[in-house]
Formats: sequence, C-alpha cells, structure tokens
Amino acid sequence: MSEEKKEIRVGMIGYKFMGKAHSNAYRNLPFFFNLNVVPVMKAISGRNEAKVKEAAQAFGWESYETDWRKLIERDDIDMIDIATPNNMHYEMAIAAAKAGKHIICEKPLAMNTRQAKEMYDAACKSGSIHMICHNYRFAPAVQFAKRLIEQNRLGKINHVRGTYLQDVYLDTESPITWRTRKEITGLGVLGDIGSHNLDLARFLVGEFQEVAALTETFVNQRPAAESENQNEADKKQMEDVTVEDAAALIARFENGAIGTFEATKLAGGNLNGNRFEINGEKGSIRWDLENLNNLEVYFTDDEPGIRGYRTINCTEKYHPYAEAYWPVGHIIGYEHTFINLLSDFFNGIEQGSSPRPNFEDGLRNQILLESIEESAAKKVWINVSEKSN
Ligand code: SOE
Repeated sequence: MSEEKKEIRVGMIGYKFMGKAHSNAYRNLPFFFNLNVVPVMKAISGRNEAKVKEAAQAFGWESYETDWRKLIERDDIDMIDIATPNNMHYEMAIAAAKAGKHIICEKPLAMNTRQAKEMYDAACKSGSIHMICHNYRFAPAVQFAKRLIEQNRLGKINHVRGTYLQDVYLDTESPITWRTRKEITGLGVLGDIGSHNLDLARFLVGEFQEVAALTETFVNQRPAAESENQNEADKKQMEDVTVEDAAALIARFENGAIGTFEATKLAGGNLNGNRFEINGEKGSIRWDLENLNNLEVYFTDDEPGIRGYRTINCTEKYHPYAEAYWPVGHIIGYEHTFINLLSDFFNGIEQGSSPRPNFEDGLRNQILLESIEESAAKKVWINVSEKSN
C-alpha cells in the first residue's frame, strides 16, 4: 500500500486573473507531479459574495469567505495564497505569518521596501515556508538557461538585455484599472512587468550593483473605471494615471556584467514580450515568453561556418520540469509555470525550507525597484548593493 500523502490545506485570497492561474495550478499539480505533500483547495476569499461563490464553484474550491481575516484565522487552513492587488499584500502576509501559515504572494511583494522587509522578517520569525510568484523562472527553458550558465557554458557574462513589452495601454480609451492607480499598485509598469524581467536577471546573472533609470507617463489620463452605478455622463469622466507607463534603465551587476532593461505597455505589436538576451565570453542565450518552450543558444566553440544561434525545444527529459508533462516535443504553456512553481513550494514544505524565489528575493526585487524609481526621480546613479546589504 502506498504511504499517505501529507495534505496542505490552502486558503487563497483573490479570484480574478491570478486567482484563476493559481487555482488551475493547485488543481493540476498532483496530476503531473508525484509529490509527498499535496494541496487541498479548502477556501477562496473575495469581498463580493456572488462573485467569490461563483469562482469557488468554477475553480474547484471547497468553500469561500468574504472576509480574508476569517480565512487566515481558520484552523483548517495551513497556507495562504495572496493573489490580490499589491496594496493588500503587506497586511495579509503579516497576518498569515502571525497565524503560522505558509505563504505564497504575488509580485511585487509589497508597496515599498519597508513593507517587504517586515514581510520577510515576519515569515522568517514564524517559520513559514514562503515564496513570491515570479512564475517565469519556472519555464523549463529558463531553468535550462540557468543550468547552462551554472555549467559555465557561456563563460564570463558581459551583457544582459531584458525587456518586458506589452501594448495594452496603447489604446488611450482603455480605462483606468488598479494597475494605473499609485495608491493600489505602488509602481506602474516597473512593478507590474519590469519586476518579472529584473527577477529573471537576478536569477540568471546575479545581483545588481547600480542602476540609472528613466521613467515616463505618456498617457496621463484615461476614462474613469466603469462601475455599475455610473451614468452615461460619468462614463466620459477622465481620471489621472498616477504611475509610469514606460521605464528604461542601464545597470551594472556585482559580477561586472552590464545590462539594459525596458518595461512598457505602449510597445505596439507586443502582447506579452518578456524577453532576455545574455552574452558571455563563450556563448549567448536568448528567450522570449511568447515562445516559452524554446531557448536559443549560441556557442563560440561551434565549428566555424556553421556557427550561429540554434533553437532548443526544452521539452525533453533533459530539461527541468519537462518530464512531468508530455513526451518529447509536446509543448507546455503559461499555466504550467505556476504548476512548476508550486511543485517547488510543496517540496519546500516537506523539506522545511523556503525555495527560491522567496520573500528574500521579493525584498531584493523591491529594493531594486525603489532604487530605479529614485534614480529616475533624482536623475542620478543609485547604488543598489549598498541598499541591499
Ligand atoms: C499585467 O499586464 C500582467 O498580467 C502582470 O500583472 C503579470 O504579472 C504578467 O505576467 C503579465 O502581465
């Protein structure tokens, strides 16, 4: 007879885009990964009862709560998943840590460095296993890139180019959302999409030493967000966009590499262009989320004449996480990055240590974001290492 698996009872806060992505990952994790610790989808929480009830049924949660504090207090919940807008992360994570729950939190970890530090400290103090949802690390091709770098296949790394380009804000009629309101989101495109790309750079290349940045808001007003009780006249009301919609920066890494990064939602033709290119003395790699199974590699010791970038489809047993899915060549997608992340999380619970990226990475990312913001505001270089140590 097989041994009983340890069940971890999950309570999740939030039921929209990320709520759906995380729910799907909890549901499918045991199907693909044979772990000793498995999730039980105990309860989902959201303020709107009709909507959270509908989400509970649609996504497969056993119950729902309309008050997140009640969810955290429940004795039949072992971990809290925070999939809410950014301004809620801090309060929820602190409460979850105090209640001794394990925690997964969406990115960016917090609204500022002070909050992120407190969240990290609280999670460490309570002994919670914690992780931040930088899910793109968990594309097999990205993990394979990491392996090649660790095996020194690229040699000493000189350059990094990272971009996260979307075009969702190009339509000036597209309304205000929480992602364009500073009091809810903190930073604009930097926090929302830039943070992912910067996390990939930290993961693959190393810690940032210093940054010099520019930020801009090209579309300063948008139609106010629709609400049920708005009349026609109100719908034409405009609201200020209070965060940046474009950012660019140059950076130096602690290991001597230099980098350029860009984040914008005004790059026409780019739906979800999360990309990086890394150049070392012996080889180069590049990756594009819109083609997430493929890693392009170039090695200087390839035979002259046939030397050039080649594409590796990272779906074979040699590639991290890929064996959990389909036989060779049968590709996986965006949703699987969350499943892979969760497999590390539940293994972490079994082993008693928080896998990367965890709240420490969330804090480091936050320091980096704040340094970029400060650099853009003051038009000076900011030393990130000094702030991080
Ligand atoms: C928003 O545009 C968004 O959904 C981000 O919030 C996600 O983190 C990113 O993965 C895709 O874009």
